[in-house]
Amino acid sequence: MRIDIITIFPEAFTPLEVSIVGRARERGVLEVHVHDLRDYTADRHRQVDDTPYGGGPGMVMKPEPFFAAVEAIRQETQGEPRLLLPSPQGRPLTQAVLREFSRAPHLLILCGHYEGIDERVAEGLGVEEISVGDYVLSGGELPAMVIVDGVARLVPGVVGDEQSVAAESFSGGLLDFPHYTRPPEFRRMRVPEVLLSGHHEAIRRWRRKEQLRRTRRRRPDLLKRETLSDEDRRLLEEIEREELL
Ligand code: 9D3
Repeated sequence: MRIDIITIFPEAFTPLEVSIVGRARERGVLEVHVHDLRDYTADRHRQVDDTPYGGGPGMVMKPEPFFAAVEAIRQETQGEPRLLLPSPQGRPLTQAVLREFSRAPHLLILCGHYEGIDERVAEGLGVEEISVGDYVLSGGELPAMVIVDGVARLVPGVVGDEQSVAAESFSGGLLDFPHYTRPPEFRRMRVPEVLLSGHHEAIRRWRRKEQLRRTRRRRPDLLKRETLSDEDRRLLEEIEREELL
C-alpha cells in the first residue's frame, strides 16, 4: 500500500519513521510519502493561506496549492488514490472505516490548518472528510497519523503477529480483558488465580466475562450494538448478580 500526505508541517510526521509503521516501511509492505504543501505554491512568498471572504477571524487555506500537489502526485502514481481530508465536519473514523481504507492500494491525505480549507478543495477534488472524534484539534496532522497507524496495522504483513489482528474482530466490539505478567504478586496486588491455573476453558470464560463487565461499565453503548451469544447473556446475568452484593 502507498500513502501520500500533503501538509505544511512535514516534520510532524517523523513518528511514522519508528514503531509499527516504520518497520512496515523498512520491510517494503508500506510506502509513506510526505509532501510539503509550500513546494506546490507558485508565488515568491510560498503563501498557503489568505483572509476569509465574508470576513471573520483567522486565515483560510488557499485551494491552488492543494490542487497542484494532488495533480503532481496523480501524475507520478498509477490508478486513482482515495482522497482523504481530516476534518471536524467529517464522517467519524471507526474500525470499520479503517478496514475499508486498508483495502485501497493508495491513500492520499490532505492536512488542513488554520480556521479551515477553501471549500473548493473538498468539492473539486472529491475528497472524503474524516473526523477522529468530537473534540477540537489545531490541524489535520495528528488525525492523518491516526489514520496511517490504524490502516497500516491492518495491511497484511505489517503487524508481525497476524493472530492479534484476527483476535480483534473475534472479540468484536467489546473492550479488552485485563492483562497480567510476572510477578504473581506486586505491591500486594495479586494476579487473578484463574490465570495461574492452566485451566484453559476457565481462563477463556473469565476473560470473556471481564470483557463484558468492562464494556457494560465503561461503554454501555458498545454492548447495545453487539450480538451476544447465550454464554454472553449468562455471564452478564452473573455480573449483574455480583453487582447487587
Ligand atoms: C477555531 C476554528 N473552529 C471553529 C469552531 C473550527 C475548526 C477548524 C479547524 C476546528 C478545528 C480545526 C482543526 N481540526 C482538524 O483539522 C481536524 C479534527 C479535529 O479538530 N477534531 C477531530 N477530528 C479532526 S480531523 C481534522
